Formats: sequence, C-alpha cells, structure tokens
Amino acid sequence: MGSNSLEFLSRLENSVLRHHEFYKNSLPMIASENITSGLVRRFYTTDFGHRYAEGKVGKRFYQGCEFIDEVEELAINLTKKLFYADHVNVQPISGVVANIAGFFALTKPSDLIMALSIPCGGHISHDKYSAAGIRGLKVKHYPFNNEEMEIDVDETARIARRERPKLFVLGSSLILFSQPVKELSEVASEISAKVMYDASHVLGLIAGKQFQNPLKEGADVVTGSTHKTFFGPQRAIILSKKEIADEIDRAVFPGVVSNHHLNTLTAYTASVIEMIEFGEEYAKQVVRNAKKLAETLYDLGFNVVGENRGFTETHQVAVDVSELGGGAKVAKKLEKINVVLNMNLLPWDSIENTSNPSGIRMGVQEITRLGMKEGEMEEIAEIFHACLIKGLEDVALRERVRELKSEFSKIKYTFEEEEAYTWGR
Ligand code: DSN
Repeated sequence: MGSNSLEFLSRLENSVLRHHEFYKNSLPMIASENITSGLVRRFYTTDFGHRYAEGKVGKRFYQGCEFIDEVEELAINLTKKLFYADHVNVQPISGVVANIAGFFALTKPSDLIMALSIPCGGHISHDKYSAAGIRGLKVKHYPFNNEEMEIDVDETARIARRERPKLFVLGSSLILFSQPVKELSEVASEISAKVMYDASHVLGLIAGKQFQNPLKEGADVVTGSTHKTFFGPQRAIILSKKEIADEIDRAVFPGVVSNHHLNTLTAYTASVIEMIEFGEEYAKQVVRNAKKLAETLYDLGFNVVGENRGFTETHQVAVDVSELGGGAKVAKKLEKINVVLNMNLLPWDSIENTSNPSGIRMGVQEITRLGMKEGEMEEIAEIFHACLIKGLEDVALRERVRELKSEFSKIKYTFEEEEAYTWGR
C-alpha cells in the first residue's frame, strides 16, 4: 500500500475513534437520534447489504431473493402486529422518503394540504422547502395555540371547510403532546380529505403503548423513521389503512425507492423483535425521564415550554433560552461541556430566525436506552443550571458529565447488554 493510502486510512480511523471517544464521554440528547444494540448491529452487517431486492415479496426483478423475501415478510408481519396496522410497507430508506411516498399516494400536484409550520414543530419535508414542495403541493399552516402548544382545531375546521385541503399532515419534529388526530380525521371525512401522521419522533412510544396510535384515531397513513424512539437503524416504515395499500406500495416502488438497503432491513427486523419484548418498559421510562428533566429545569428557573400541559408527554423537552443568548449560543456552550443537543425554532419565532432561534430541544431517548432514570435527569438539569445560569467553569463541568456518563456505558432494553460506543479491532 502506498504511503498516502496508509496516511489517509490512519486519518479516517483516527476521526472515527475520536468520534466514539467523544460520545462515550458525552450526553447525547439530540431528539432524533438513538443508539442500536449489539444485536441490531450484528444484523446490520449481513451480506444482505450487498444485494438488490426491487419489487415486493415473491415478485422481485432479480434472482437470489429467497431469504430476503423471508426476512421482509417477517418484518411486515411483526410490524403489523406491533402497530395494529392493516397494511405495512417496510421499504422506505428514510423518513423523508416515506413522506414523499405518502404525498405521491395521497395527493396530486397543486393540491392544497395543511401542515404545522416549522416554528410550530413541523418537519421540513411537510413544507414547501422539501418533500411537499417537490410534489408541487400548496401548504397552509394550521393555526396554533402557543400557550397550549396545540393546533387550534375549531379554526382549522373553519379554514378546511372553506378551502378544502386534500390532506392534513400531523406529527412533528418538535412534539411535546398528542395531536388532534381524531378531530381532524372527522373533518377530513366531511371534505373527502385524508390524514397522514409523521410518527418519526414518537414511533417507539407508540410501539411501547405510551403515546397516541394515530391509526386507531382515524389517520389513513402513518409514516415514521425507525431510529429515534424506535430501536432500529436509520430507515423508515409506512403503515396504512387497507384501502390505500396499493397506492402506498406503488408510490414506494417503483415510485421513490429502488433497492431498499437490505442490511438495514435485517437490522430493522431485529429491532422490531426487541421492541415487542422491551418497548413498553422502555417507553414508560422515556416519558418519566423527560417529565422529570423538564420539571427540574423549570424548578431551577429555566423557561421550559409547555408549562400549561405539564411540559411533555414524549421523549422531548423544549426550553426558551432567548434570555440566555438564544438557541445557537446555548447549544454551543453545552457542546463545550459534552452535552449534545440542538437549537430549535419555537412557535413564537420567525422562520427567518434559523441562525439563532429562541429555543433548544432535547430528547432523553438515548440516555434512557443507556439505563438513566429520574435521579440522573435531576443531575443533568443541575449541570445545565451550573453551566448556563451559574456560569461555572467548562473544564469542571465536562468532568462532571464524563463521570455521570461513565456509569452508563451499556445498552439496556435488549436481550444481552453490550458496550455502547466501542468500535474497531
Ligand atoms: N431533522 C430531524 C429532527 O431532528 O427532527 C428529523 O429529520
């Protein structure tokens, strides 16, 4: 091997090792991430990842798919059981791809849809900037009650009866509470519209029966990425009513997915088995932890969002830090002490305010997977207070984070606990 190649390999390995070391010593609190178990990681490295399987189970275009068909069929059947879904498609390779497929199945270009604005929590793919935009849809935002952090259903119904959108998009990226699926499904059936719920953030909480199951409340389609509160690799699923199964499947293939990254299919299937076994216990602890973190932050003087409704019913906590310098400044300050989260627009922010919005958003799903409980949430809130309000030294606080984390290095809620952040030989 040439000396340049050796040098490049060494740089590559060094970056990866330092990344792992950083996460080992940090509090990973990005609300859209999670960690996978050793079991799921083993299924991530199967030969399936070198193969192609276009089409449906039993109706492929290439040979060699016998065992891939067995796995995809198992994934479909287990997912149906877990979510009480009539129809399941497990092929989307990401949440945005699942949403694009949903839009292709349920709308035509230039149709009007209603969705949450990005400051009110809507995902970028629900809006004109991304998936809804490339489908050519017109997007009207729901009226939103900032105090209650919820969609104004009566006003939405009035707008919908007048403007007759073809689709209501629910589910969001900033999601603290359940949403009015039942109410908007009733309005939708009055005006022959459909309801699509993007459950990416709360999929594991739904599987664990700790959050609204949108299908049971009348949604036609549920999309969701499988790696936030769910135990899977980065991938997605679509659940739907039987009567729109064909439209969904056609929109996925040949619509927006060709091959569907089959090593992540095997990993996903293993994660569904983990969810069936451990999902309920995990989801309960996630919600308990988020509530405790939010309450403690509030007691320490932080402006925690959602006070009127008990702060949160999900894995997320949002804090308005505009008086502490804004989301960008606060998120960077926390990163210096190894706390990883993101700045976030809040409903009272302008969409233009992306460089330093009012808020920070955090999720407790990964630290819960590592076994943290209410006591650790109190300690984390104290660390936030010491860093952001008391202004204590970064070095001492980084050490406090490292010490706290050192007791939580293994992945729980799985069949065999294994180290979370080790990699390599
Ligand atoms: N943007 C991600 C999130 O953090 O919610 C989801 O795609």
